[in-house]
Amino acid sequence: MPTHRLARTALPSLALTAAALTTLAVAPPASGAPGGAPGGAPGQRATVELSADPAELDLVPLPCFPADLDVTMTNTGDQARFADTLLTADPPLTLSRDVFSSYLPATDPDQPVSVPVEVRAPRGTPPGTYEVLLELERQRVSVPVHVASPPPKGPGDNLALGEEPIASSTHGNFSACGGLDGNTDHAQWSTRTGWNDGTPAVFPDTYGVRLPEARTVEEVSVLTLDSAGSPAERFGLRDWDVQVLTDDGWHTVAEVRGNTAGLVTTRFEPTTARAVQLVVHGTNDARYSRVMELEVRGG
Ligand SMILES: [Ca+2]
Repeated sequence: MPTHRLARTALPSLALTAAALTTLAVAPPASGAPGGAPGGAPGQRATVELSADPAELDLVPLPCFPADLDVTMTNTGDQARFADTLLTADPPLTLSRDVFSSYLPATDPDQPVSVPVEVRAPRGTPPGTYEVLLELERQRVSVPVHVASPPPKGPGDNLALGEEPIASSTHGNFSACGGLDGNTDHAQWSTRTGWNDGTPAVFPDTYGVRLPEARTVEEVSVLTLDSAGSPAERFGLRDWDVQVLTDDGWHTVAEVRGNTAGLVTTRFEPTTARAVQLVVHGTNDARYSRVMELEVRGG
């Protein structure tokens, strides 16, 4: 999305239209103030540009489906300075930070300073378009956030999709949500769509999912890493138990031993469970537990 720069003398109506549409770096007519951005010389325009990437976000109101926004401040002036951007979101959306403060060096070419911001919609957020607003002095950047309906969770659907992960540890390059994100493309393993434990050569590891309410479960599918360069027989899970959490604790409902396949589906007596987890006792490289996706189904 381009950054629109409007002259200070731009018509107010034009500035308002632009503000409603996109990234805006503009100093609208001041009301009595002699002008000049804080830290700048009198009469000088604001020298920090504010932008957001992407310009719009799509969001699913489930624990493992946050959206990421990069907020950037760029000092376009010739004096180093500090700047603060305030971040707010329409309720019930939440942000991982509400202020972005940074020292902004004056360099040529300009040096953008960015920070990632996680945007979340809690379960039950009605579908619709919400706003994340960034404010830096007189600048306003509005980011529309489109909240979709959550995926269906009826009989036969994957009850684990997007729900809260359980992990005994997680390798720093991965996210515990990677095995619950619906992405089963093994070629994208290195882009974090999977869970990798963080305790090499130490077992057991546990990985699972907490359901939002007790459900009848009867089938668990485990996709372990199985790409062309990293086949399951060398890098996948080998030995694990499938456990379900009922009112009186965890119960093992299936055991898998000596596995070399990329996909293993186990079925068991229908059980009312609030969570499902794998307890991994060994892997084919005797080092890391790698789950591309965990799927849970039932009535
Ligand atoms: Ca995945």
